[in-house]
Amino acid sequence: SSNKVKQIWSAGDAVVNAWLSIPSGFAAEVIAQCGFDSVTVDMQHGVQDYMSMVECFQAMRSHPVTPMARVPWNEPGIIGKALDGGAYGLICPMVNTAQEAKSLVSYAKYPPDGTRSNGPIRAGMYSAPGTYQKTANEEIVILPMVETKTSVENMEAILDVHGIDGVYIGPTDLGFSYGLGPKVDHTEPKILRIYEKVVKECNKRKLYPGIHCGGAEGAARAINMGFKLVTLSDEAGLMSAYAKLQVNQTREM
Ligand code: 3PY
Ligand code: MG
Repeated sequence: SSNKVKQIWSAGDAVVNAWLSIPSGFAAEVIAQCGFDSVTVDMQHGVQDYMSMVECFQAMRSHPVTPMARVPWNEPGIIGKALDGGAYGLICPMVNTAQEAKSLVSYAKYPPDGTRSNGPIRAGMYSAPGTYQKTANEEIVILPMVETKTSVENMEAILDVHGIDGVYIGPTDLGFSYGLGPKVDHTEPKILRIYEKVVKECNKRKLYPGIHCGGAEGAARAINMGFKLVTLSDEAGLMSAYAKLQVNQTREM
């Protein structure tokens, strides 16, 4: 595979993913040279739209990172556009049932595996002319999000859907759904048991579990649990945390 995410998974390692909330090619360029394996533009909660996603992808193109998108919803219009714009990985929020996961796969894959419409206007420029459509179904990573009680209850059926590469846990929505509040790095036993089950069921099917983390500490814990893709906060969060630290240290000196 030419997709770095798939290469890392084949080697048995974990992908370290960045998350972009700021609609700026320059912010994307700064992040893309920090050593991440993949960089995800967040069009759900990030201050990102389609054009800023394209701009971020352009800015990261000269760095060895897989461009990915978190789409705002499981909807064929934006999924097709995100892929046409150059996303080689899709993270899709709030996938609660096997049927919703099947729809996601269908929107993201060309026939005969799915119903994606032809027109990789920018994505086609990543490979030799005429080759994109031949390899896209295999190369593109599809990760439905497990982030509700319902999706946990349907987890095994969701993981049995042909064409997904794994799942991505949204800890804040998951916490909400279990009455715990929107926290990122959960340590509550009832949430950890869900994480253990996600890892176990993914391993059984040769799928790859991913999770959103607050930073290095949560990410390291997740990797030790068996997660194969970890996101380190987002660029706005990293910037804010480091800026606050600097301000506070200055005042203390
Ligand atoms: C969640 O925590 O719910 C997410 O979607 C991560 O961004
Ligand atoms: Mg969420």
